Amino acid sequence: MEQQLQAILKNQFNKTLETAEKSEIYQALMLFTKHKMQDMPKNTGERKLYYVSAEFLIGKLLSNNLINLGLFDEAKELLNHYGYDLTEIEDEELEPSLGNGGLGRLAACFLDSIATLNLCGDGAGLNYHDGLFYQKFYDKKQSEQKNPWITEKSWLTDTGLRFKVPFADFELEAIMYDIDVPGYNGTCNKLHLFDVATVDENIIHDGINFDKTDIKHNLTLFLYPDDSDEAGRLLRVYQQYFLVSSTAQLILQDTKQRGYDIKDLSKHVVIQINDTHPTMIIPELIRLMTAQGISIDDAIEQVSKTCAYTNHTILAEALEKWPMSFMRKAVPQLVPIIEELDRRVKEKTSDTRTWILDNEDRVHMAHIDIHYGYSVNGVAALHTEILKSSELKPFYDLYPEKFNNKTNGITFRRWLLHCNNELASYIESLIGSEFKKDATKLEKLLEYKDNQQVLDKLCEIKKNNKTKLADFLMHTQNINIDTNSIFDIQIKRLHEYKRQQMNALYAVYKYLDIKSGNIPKRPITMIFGAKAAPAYTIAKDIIHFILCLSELIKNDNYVNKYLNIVMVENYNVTKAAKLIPACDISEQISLASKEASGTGNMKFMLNGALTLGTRDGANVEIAELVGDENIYSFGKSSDEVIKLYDEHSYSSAAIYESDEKIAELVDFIVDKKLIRIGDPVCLGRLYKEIVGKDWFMTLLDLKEYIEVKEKMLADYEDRNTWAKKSLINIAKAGFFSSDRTIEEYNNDIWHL
Ligand code: 26Q
Repeated sequence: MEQQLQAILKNQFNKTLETAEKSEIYQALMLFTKHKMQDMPKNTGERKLYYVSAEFLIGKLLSNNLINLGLFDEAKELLNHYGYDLTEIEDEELEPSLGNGGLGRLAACFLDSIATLNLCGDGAGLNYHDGLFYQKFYDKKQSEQKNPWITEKSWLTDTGLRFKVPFADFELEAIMYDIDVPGYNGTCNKLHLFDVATVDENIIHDGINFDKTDIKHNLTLFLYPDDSDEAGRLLRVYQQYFLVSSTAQLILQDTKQRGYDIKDLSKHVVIQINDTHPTMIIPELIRLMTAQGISIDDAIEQVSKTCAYTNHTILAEALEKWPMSFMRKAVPQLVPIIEELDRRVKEKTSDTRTWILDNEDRVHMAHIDIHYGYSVNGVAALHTEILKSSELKPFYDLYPEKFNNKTNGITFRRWLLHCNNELASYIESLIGSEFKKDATKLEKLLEYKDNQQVLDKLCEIKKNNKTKLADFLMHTQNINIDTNSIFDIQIKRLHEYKRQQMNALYAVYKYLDIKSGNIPKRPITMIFGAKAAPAYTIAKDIIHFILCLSELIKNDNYVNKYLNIVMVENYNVTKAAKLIPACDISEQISLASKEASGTGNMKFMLNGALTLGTRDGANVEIAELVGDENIYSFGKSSDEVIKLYDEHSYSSAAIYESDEKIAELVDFIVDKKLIRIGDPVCLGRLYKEIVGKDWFMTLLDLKEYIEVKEKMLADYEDRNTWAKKSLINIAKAGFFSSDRTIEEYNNDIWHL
């Protein structure tokens, strides 16, 4: 390695390991790793998977690639020898923000596991130049900036492949870039990212604004540009079609090159459609196949046997429905095909709830996937049950055999070996290295659940991770946190259903409680990290509320000894990897039935945090694995919540009016103390929303949430019992390895 790095440094920068700058060392290591990956054997097979997704939240790649190549330790030592620290070198890498959250990060974990399991499968997505957005706090409010990540030398490789993508009145040329995806075993797959040559970053002005109608120049600038207006929504359709048309052309070309007839597509290809965003690949493939002489019946049959759909949400607003007028305007070539697909559905069933085109001339994307795909899966046991029994019931009645569950998972390479090297090494010293290949082997740790020395060591490692996080927060945001405090962390997209506002109301409770003289046994550090969609006003109001509370408490010299509220700016994969290993309390407090699965919950568990959670998504499965004594569950069940919605019987106003304690907390949102430091419009709007509407039922579970959290804080003082629970959580986390998830996808759906 040393010689190769020296050669690259010399060749690229005329420097040596002794004289190079950190950025040059980073680039040399990146190029070195890229070469290594190019030399790896590619996974091949009779059947090939394409995981098509609008998002791949891959995070920084250097360390992970080195880990998967088995070169991490060598690189680390070599750099140490020359006086560098690999983590500093990592700082030089820019993180691509090619995803919103869970669904995008899941796609990245899946690519890692697909390669690791030697499966022949690539990802296909878009090469957004400025990602989602970079979040800055300004005046205690979120502001959005562009988030560029592509540098002259990067992980991207231009494949030279080009495809023509036709729109109504113009055509764009797709450029295909590849990023190598090395498995933790010596073989390699690809992530294909499509881009347009004409994209122009100069059209972006103040923040993330740009002309949304200038498709030629804007198509791959941002992920999900603001869809609060029609031009933004239309741009999403352009993006989606660009993704799926390029991918469909690649698949057909690839299949022929592998020596197969596209008449037999379903024998040689499987397409996993990641939520409805790539749904148009179904009509697009049918279009391309019929254009090549295949009959429409055969094309529909082949495509239907090739495509499988994953549902990630039951939130009505996230279920895509596009006006047919958009299709006519952007992609008229798909209109007759969508109409034909709809006609066939209408012939088959009179149940209007399953029709593709509704009476408002809108296309229901999920309906295309379910009728014209062979598999529909949810992402956690509870979620799949809800799909079958309510959200997609009419479809389950039609096609029970298509429905299956695939509980999500996470790659332990990133979420243990990389982010918590100290814990991983310690585990290895106790139970050997088998768990790195077979995560269920972590259960061997259970042997040590009463071993004092082991429990002490787990506490010590947690403390070290807290110190590292404290240094990081000081360095990046000039924030001081007490490493002796309890770290209580909620990091995820900002959404009302995830109920960050409930956590913030707990902070109000604690603040008032301390003010009234109840001093906590130990200080508490409450950490939040969350981006809000740019046009999601209430979500932004919640961020403002949290930032106001943070400032209020920081400036209160009595309370700040015991309570600290921190909001991490621009929460992303890199920050997650620093926050998760330092966490004591993992906040998973969504309104039951609303969080399809969650994957942060799994990452925290694996790193020894205890879950404070509702019986929602994969929390249910965590509870089953660790047992009720090793998790802190609270709140109304999903059945109860669904009933409240069905009967329209939830009233936040009724709770507010009948419960003084709750009213006191909610009133604090518009208390003089907060209004003085915050924006009365934002705080007033949030107050009104919670008292008057509260669609996601914050007040429903607030009381029990506070009680259970208080119990948790008290329990923390029995350090041994806590450490034992922590150990049990780590030991039982093996089930949540994405290797297990991918094995299930392959056994039940893909058959690669
Ligand atoms: C749809 C239409 C218009 C605009 C935007 C969208 C849109 C964009 C992104 C809808 C949904 C998403 C992302 C959803 C998502 O991340 N879902 C999460 O998926 C995870 C992986 O399965 C689950 O663990 C989470 O529970 C789920 O929220």
